[in-house]
Amino acid sequence: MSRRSFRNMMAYEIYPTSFLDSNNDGTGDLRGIISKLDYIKDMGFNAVWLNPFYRSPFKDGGYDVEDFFDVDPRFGTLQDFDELIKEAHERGIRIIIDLVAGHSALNNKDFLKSARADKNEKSDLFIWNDNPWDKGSNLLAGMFDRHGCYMVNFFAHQPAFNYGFKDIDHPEWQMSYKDKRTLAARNYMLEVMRFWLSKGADGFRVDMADSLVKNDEDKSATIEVWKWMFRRIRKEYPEAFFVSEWSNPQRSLEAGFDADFVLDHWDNFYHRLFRSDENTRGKSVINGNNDLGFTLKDMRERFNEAEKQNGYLALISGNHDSWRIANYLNDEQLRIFYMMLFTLPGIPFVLYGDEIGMKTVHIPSKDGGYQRTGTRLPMIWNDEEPNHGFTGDAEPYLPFCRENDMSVDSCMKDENSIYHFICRLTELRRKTRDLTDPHVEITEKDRVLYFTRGRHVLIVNLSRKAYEFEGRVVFRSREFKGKLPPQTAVLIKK
Ligand SMILES: [Ca+2]
Repeated sequence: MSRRSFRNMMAYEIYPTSFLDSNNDGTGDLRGIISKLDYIKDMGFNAVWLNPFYRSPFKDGGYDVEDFFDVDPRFGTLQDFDELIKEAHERGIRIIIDLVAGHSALNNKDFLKSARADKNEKSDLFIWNDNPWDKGSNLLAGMFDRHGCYMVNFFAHQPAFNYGFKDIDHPEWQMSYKDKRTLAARNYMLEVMRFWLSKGADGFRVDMADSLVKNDEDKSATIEVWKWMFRRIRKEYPEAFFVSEWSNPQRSLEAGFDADFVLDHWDNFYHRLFRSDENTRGKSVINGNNDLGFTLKDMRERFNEAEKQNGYLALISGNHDSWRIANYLNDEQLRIFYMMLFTLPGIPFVLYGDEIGMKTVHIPSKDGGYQRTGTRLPMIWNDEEPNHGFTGDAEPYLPFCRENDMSVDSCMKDENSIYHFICRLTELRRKTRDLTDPHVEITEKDRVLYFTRGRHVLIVNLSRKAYEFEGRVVFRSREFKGKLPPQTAVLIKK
C-alpha cells in the first residue's frame, strides 16, 4: 500500500501571506516560498502544507474561496504554482495544499448562481431552505433573490455546500445525503482535487473534514461521503496524501484519510499535556498537573487507533488557528515537546516561525483572523534589514512579533537554538528507522514517562527528582551527567 511511503514525512506549515514577500507589496507570496525551499529542505522537512492561496475575499484568511481553480493575485499566478511544484519536487519536498471542502465564499460564481431566483443547474449545489422568513440555526437571508435562506458553516460569508443531511427534520427542503442531487457537491470537490493533483500537488489538508453532511451526529454519513470520493480519486491518484482536520482518528481513518491531526482541543492528550492553562483545564501535565490518567489513556487510544487502521496521527507544533507553542512552554519544555513530536509515531508538522520561537501576540484582527491573527505574523528572517527580510520597504501585512529577539539568521548562528535542535531531530528521525515505526508502548511511573519505540526508548522525566536509567544515550533535551534531571527528556538505545 502506498500509504507506507508517508511514514517518513516531516512537514512544515506555511501561512502564505506571512512567509516571504518577493515583490515588495508587503504580503508574502508563492515566489517568496519558492525562494526559501532550500531553507525548508536544509531543516530536514520533506513536505510543506500551504494554507489557502485560492482567489478569495479574505474574510476568513482565505478559508472563504471565491475561485477554487485559481491563485489569488496577492500570492501570484497559476504559473507560479507550477514553478513551486517543480522546484519543490526537485528538492524532494511534497506540496500539500488546503482543501476547503465544506463551503465557498459569497462571491463564488457557482454560489451566486445558486442564489438566483430562477431554478438552475447550481440550485442544489449549496444548502438553501424554502422560505426567507424562516431563519434558523446557521440560516441567513436577505442578501439574494432566491426565495430562501442559505446555510453557512461558520461565518456569514461561508455558504455550505450541499452534501445533504443524515437526520431530516425539514423534509420540504433538506435533502438526504443519499439524494442524487447532493452528488453535485461531491463531484465539484472531486474536480477541485483533480485540478490541483493534475498540476502536481501531492495531496490535501482537508478543512473541517468532519462537517460535510449536516445533522450527522455520529459522522457515519460524512464517512460514507468521504469513502465515495476516495474510491474515485484514489483510483486516479493513488499516491495523493490526505490529512484531515477532524481530530478523531477512529472516524477520520475509517473515512479513508491517510492521517488525522491531533488538534489543540480540550479533550485530548495534546492539550492536557502541553497547552492546558488556567483558561481551559488548569495547568498542563508538563507544568505539574498530576492528572496523567486521562492524558495517557487518550494518547494510547489515538496511537493504537492509527496503528490498527494503518494510518497516521499528524502531530503539530501548532497551526494557524492555535496560539503558538512558545506561549505555553519555556525553552527546556519546548525541547521535551519537540523530542516527543519527532520520536513518536505519526507525521510531525511544524508551523513556520516555531523554529525560532515566535509567539502569538494580541493584535487587532485582520482578514477574519480574530484572535488567531497574532499567530499569523510575518516571518522574522534577520535583524539587519528594516522589515527583517520579510519584505523590502513596503508596509508589512502584519506587524512583527517582538516578544523575543530571535530571527532565522540569529538562530542559525547559535548552535544551541531551537532551530538547530529541530534540525538535529529531523536528522535523527531520518536515520533511525525505529522512530517511524507505527508502534509505541506507553508507560508511566511517578511522573516519568516511557515511550518504547523498538529498541529505542524516549524517557521524559516530569517528576521533581533525578531519575536513574540504563541504556546508551542517543539524544537528549539538554546536557546532563548521570541521572536524568527533572524536566528533561532522553532517547536511549537498549
Ligand atoms: Ca508579495
